[in-house]
Amino acid sequence: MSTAELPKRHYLNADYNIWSWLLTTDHKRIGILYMISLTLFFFVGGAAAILFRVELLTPEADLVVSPTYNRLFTLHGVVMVFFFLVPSIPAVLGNFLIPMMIGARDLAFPRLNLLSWYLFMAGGLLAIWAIVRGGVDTGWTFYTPYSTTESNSQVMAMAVGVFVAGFSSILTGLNIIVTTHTMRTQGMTWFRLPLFVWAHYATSIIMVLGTPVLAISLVLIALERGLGIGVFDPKLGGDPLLFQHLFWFYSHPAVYIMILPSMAVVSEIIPCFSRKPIFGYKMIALSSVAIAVLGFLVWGHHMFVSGQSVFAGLIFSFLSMLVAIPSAVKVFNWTATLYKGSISLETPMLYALGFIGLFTLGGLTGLFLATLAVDVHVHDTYFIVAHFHYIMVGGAVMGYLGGIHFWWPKMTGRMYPEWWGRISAVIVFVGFNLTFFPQFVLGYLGMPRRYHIYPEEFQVLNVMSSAGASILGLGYLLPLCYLIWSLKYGKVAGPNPWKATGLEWTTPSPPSTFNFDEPPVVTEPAYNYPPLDDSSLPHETSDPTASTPS
Ligand code: HEM
Ligand SMILES: [Cu+2]
Repeated sequence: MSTAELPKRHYLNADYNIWSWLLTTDHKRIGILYMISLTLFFFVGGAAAILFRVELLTPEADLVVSPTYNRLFTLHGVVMVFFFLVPSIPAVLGNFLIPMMIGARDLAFPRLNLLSWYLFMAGGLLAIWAIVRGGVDTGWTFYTPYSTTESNSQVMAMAVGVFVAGFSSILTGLNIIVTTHTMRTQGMTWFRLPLFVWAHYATSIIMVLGTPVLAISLVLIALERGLGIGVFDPKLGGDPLLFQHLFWFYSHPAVYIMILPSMAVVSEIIPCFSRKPIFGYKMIALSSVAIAVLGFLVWGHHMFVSGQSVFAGLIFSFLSMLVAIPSAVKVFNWTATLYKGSISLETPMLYALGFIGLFTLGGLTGLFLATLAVDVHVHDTYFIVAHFHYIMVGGAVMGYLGGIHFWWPKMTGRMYPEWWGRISAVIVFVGFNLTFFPQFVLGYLGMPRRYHIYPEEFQVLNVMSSAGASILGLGYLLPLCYLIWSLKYGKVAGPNPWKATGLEWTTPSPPSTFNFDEPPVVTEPAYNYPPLDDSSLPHETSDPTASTPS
């Protein structure tokens, strides 16, 4: 098909020179800038993971010595959490889509948006600097007093890097909150907002309220490490547990920063590929807010064995169970949406279904861990590692990939190759489970996390896990290749290849710089999917022109 069918002028070709990108205030271009930088960080973090998975193939230390191993898993954790997952969906898809979804021309603060990207890059470069200068060996949790008094690694540079990137997150959150309040077009009432926007709104509340606490914890580390001011180190009159309280007060809510946006994506994909209005719209919308609020009340479940009082443990155990309720509300409502739907298994849908299954496993094992008595046994074992990867990789990364595929035609004007998309999604799913399911068993059998030398009886499961990791790596490289390929060779998508509802699909693909010529007026609820007979999707028809709606 010829490129003639792409719109003549759009945000990508509005201007070509480098400054038109580096100084852009177009939310769509900033989304693309984030996408490119996050992809780099993702593969840096992934490379570290592949290295330590190779080390873990054998019970002995044959590839790296302990200090190197510590640096590898710290690099992996810090980069993946702070420089990939926390920004991922909000900064790429949120940036790109939220203004279009609510019928606006841009976010409320376009320049602040650009500043967020620069802060992110500055933080990221500091992190890379810390890595190049020898890395950090504290784990992504920076526990004191080790990080402030013992560690001879680049803690300072890394802490400053994360601190700076944190401001990027705060500004993104602020921008999304204000945009949602003030920029909705006529008729776009709160309960007509796409659930994508609701979930990002909830995420943003956490970003704005939680991230400053992380920033303060990092400053306190710097004060103790740099100036010897006693905050956490008992020798200096400090209290090491104070750090854990501060760190987890941010970092538990932060896990919802990572998962809520994926839930946002899934809530868009499921109704579209079931050709049905979403079931329980209000419940899903409000459950996002409930998760954001409850998420702030459970941080003590990371400290069950830290010596906190049994009574506190009991309360945190109970409160942690409560968070599962709004999460389950979502899962039930997505499932009810699928029920009797006209389901088609395009790539985004494969990711969304993968998300539901894997997130559920992650969430349910979260409940095991929230059960005080169980956690005492499996705390700091591979069971924890498996739990959070089921959520953060099986859930959050799957959601990210599903979203990238779903909106790729909108972002670029072209379709990705569907066959490759489906194959990769299956490879990711298989590779993921092979990597992380054995870790549940390893943890249950007692293998502690963060060690690279282990008893021989654990080898088989570790080999399975490492094999899975290489399959997973392949699953991630494939989309990188075919998505880039599709920029030039992909089929022209047309404005709405999925026949989806939502204002973003009423714009041309790629959209123009200001999204809409006239502010759109909204007259109906979200997800008003038409009756089933109108449901054939481009890949099910042989006629490529059928992808452009009449
Ligand atoms: C159903 C809700 C959830 C519950 C009840 C839950 C419970 C727990 C508990 C009790 C722990 C501490 C285990 C220990 O260290 O001994 C834990 C660890 C963890 N969880 Fe969850 N979790 C839930 C959801 C999530 C979500 C949504 C994410 C991520 C998106 C997540 C990510 C993590 C991480 C990263 C850790 C380990 C942190 C570390 O020690 O490095 N959890 N979870
Ligand atoms: Cu937690």
